[in-house]
Amino acid sequence: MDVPRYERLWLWFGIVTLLIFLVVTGVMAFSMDIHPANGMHKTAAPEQVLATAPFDQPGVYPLGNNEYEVVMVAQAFRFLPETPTVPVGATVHFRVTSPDVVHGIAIPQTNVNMMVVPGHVTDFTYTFKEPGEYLLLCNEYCGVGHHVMMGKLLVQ
Ligand SMILES: [Cu+2]
Repeated sequence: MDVPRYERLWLWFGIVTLLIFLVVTGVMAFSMDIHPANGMHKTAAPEQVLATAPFDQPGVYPLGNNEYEVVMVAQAFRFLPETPTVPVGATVHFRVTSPDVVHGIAIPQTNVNMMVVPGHVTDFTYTFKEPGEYLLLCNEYCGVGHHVMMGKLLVQ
């Protein structure tokens, strides 16, 4: 097969670059234990989510030291609790899951944006520095009621 010289050079350049990339990624993952950030972890069977702690009691729980955990369930087509309330300036750890289909929680004007996968737990931490009423929106199409799936978060 007659491959022009520059074509061959580029092929080797691509192959060598790919190998370097794979070696660097492999060393980082397996030897240095560095993995891509991923807020999603732990699984529970979706149909058992509502009976599994902490999602059997959605709500706002103080963790002390101006930190709060907001345990939420996103389900067709609402969020539980309906109006979580947190203090201004507190560190808020969201912990969210879904018992049915994929939902999302986005809070406009902030960088809160979570994908909520059935049976998976999504964690996200945010500090609300301004008091007010924040809109919670489902930003993953989840069915016929998707457009009415919204909630409120009060920061006081
Ligand atoms: Cu939804």
